[in-house]
Amino acid sequence: MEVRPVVYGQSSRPPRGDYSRAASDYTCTQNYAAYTEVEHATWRQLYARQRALLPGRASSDFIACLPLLGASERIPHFEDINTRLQAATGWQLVGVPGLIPEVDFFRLLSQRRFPVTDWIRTRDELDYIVEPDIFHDLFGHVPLLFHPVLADYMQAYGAGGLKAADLGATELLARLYWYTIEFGLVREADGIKAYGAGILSSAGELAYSVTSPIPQRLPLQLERTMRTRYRIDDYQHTYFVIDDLQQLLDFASSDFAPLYDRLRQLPEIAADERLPGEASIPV
Ligand code: HBI
Ligand code: FE
Repeated sequence: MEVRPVVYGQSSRPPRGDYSRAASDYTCTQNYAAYTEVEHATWRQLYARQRALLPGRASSDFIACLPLLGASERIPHFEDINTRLQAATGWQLVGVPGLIPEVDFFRLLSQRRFPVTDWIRTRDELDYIVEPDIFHDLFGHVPLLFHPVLADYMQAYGAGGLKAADLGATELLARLYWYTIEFGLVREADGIKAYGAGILSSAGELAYSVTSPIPQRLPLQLERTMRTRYRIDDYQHTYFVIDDLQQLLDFASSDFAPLYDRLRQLPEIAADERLPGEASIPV
């Protein structure tokens, strides 16, 4: 099988990763020796900046799990994290050259294997990057893979993705991923906090998501969330808020097929739209 790069969204540039290194399931070995000292310094700088922003903004589950990632000083070896991750929740990290096709992505998740991009952004991309890199994938996603509930949700999501592919409903399911795993907020005793990787790996959006009066924050509801389009090139206009991580797993246990049938009859909702009767949760 020919392994081809994947381009998502409106990006007109070719993806950065070298897909010729990838196996037919898109995984590749982490070429650790290739990281330069400048790249390790980029990692250290991103990690320190982001960790300092977490208190009061990131979910308590994320803050509790982050030390299990380790690796604050240099780009980590995937195998080192895998030893701890295997013991904690049975997940394994696998290297990938970048974004991979949806079905391959879902299949890996359903096998409790999380694809991690193995290259890091350049010095002039510290604040914004168009494709996920190793910092987004590791710092944003991997701490909560140590959390048993989130770990099970991710696997359920992957299995659900394979079913959605058969039903032609991956666009609907991808919105749930976007508004939970990437940009999810959770209500805690002392306020709304972020648990989504896209927020947690972003210096600007972390504070914005939990304090700015501009975006709306709505309780997560499957139908509403799956109807809502999203922006990939701007801070989010709408965030969906859960009560706790268990709520995600409870959602994932239902059969989505009838839901997809219903949603196909309903119009999409714009990223910044507010429906009659909806109220944004105050921060
Ligand atoms: N590939 N490496 C990688 N990382 C992702 O987060 C990812 C992907 N391919 C597809 C994809 N995400 C999205 O379509 C998910 O919504 C399913
Ligand atoms: Fe991500």
